Amino acid sequence: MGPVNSRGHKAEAQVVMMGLDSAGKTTLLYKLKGYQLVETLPTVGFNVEPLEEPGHVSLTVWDVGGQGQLRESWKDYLEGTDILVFVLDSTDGARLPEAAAELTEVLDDLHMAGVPLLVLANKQEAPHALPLPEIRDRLGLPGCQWRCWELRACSALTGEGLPEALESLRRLLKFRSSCSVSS
Ligand code: G3D
Repeated sequence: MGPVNSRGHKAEAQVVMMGLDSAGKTTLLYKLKGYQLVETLPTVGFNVEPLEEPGHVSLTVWDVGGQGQLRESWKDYLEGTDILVFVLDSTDGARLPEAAAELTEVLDDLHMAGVPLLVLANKQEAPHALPLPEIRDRLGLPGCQWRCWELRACSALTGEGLPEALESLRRLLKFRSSCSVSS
């Protein structure tokens, strides 16, 4: 049996996707559907209903940042998260500090202890996209010593990097399952 989240739903694996607005989460969702590994359910605001189909991954999505009071709402839904996918707009260097602050806030949540992290540096096909090493450093990923994390370049627009991102997701889910055996 998979984890039970704060709303009492059961899912094989609960993947939470977050990122600032315009990072490309919605575009990514539609592309990922094409790969038929994950069943997805885009959120409408904060109305998140995880899927319950056995053998499928439940993927819930939030915009983070600039949400004021609503931030407390999404925090309620972090319970039961198996993987956090953080989507970043690689072309938006100006908002990278905001993205880094939001990521830190999410990871600091009690429910996120030990939850593996997949960062998707989206919009990498754009000519002015920031390179991965810069993104890694500015997000402070090398400081995530107590957590399994991966950083992947992708483009939700062209689909480039998405098969590799899904491989990372699978790998991190395996890692998560092996951890939860003893927890
Ligand atoms: P969000 O769901 O995170 O808020 P969206 O983001 O999926 O709505 O995408 C925001 C904008 O970024 C959209 O453009 C979308 O087409 C664009 N976008 C998403 N992914 C990519 C990508 O990989 N490369 C590029 N170049 N653009 C991307 P508009 O113009 O509709 O606002």
